[in-house]
Amino acid sequence: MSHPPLIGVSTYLEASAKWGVWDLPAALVPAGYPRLVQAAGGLAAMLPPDGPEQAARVVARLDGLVIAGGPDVEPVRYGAEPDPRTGPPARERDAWELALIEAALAAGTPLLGICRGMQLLNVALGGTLTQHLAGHLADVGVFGQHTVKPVPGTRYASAVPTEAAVPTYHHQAVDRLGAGLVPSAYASDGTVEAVELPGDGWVLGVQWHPEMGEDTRVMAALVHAAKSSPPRPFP
Ligand SMILES: [Mn+2]
Repeated sequence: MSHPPLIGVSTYLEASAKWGVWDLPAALVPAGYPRLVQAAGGLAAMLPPDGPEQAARVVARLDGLVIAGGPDVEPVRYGAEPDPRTGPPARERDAWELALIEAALAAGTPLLGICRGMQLLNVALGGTLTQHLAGHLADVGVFGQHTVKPVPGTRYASAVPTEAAVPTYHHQAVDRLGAGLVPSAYASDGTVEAVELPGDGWVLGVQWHPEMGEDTRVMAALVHAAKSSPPRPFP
């Protein structure tokens, strides 16, 4: 297939954002996300929160899906009480993006979860999160860097076979793995840094922020999978 695949990217929904002369409610995503999709050979489409019942219709029009970074997942989603260090919930995003993930899994649409997106993927499959860990967020508003080591034989390792330095900004992490997920990369402290579903589909979550770096390999692997996925009828 020669057409570039259409990759949807979920967005933030903010009560207030500033640009130019404006300070307005905004559906937004850092430009690094669409730029990385485009650099990897895909077309980028932004997916602001909508009613969860629309998720399957949106996914049916996509070749691939990226669930972007953002606020902490509301702990009730994985059956936990909120830790005082867990941030305020983004309930519209939680509901929308969980529905997008479920729709992509059901349709076999290639799916990449980034940071919060990886955590939501884990929660969607019944996993839980560690609500606070140290060492992966250096300063508020500043991306850090650490290395991640691939697990040999995984889909992630086939895209990035050796240890790599990655941009990082997170204070939560995967705790109990969701059903069917396997770890595909670790940080040196043992934190699970990537998860995937083995099998025919293409489902990967990374705990770091590829959109903040120059390495296109993870996104290129999503775009490649999206090119190969068969066209599907609209539901
Ligand atoms: Mn990390």
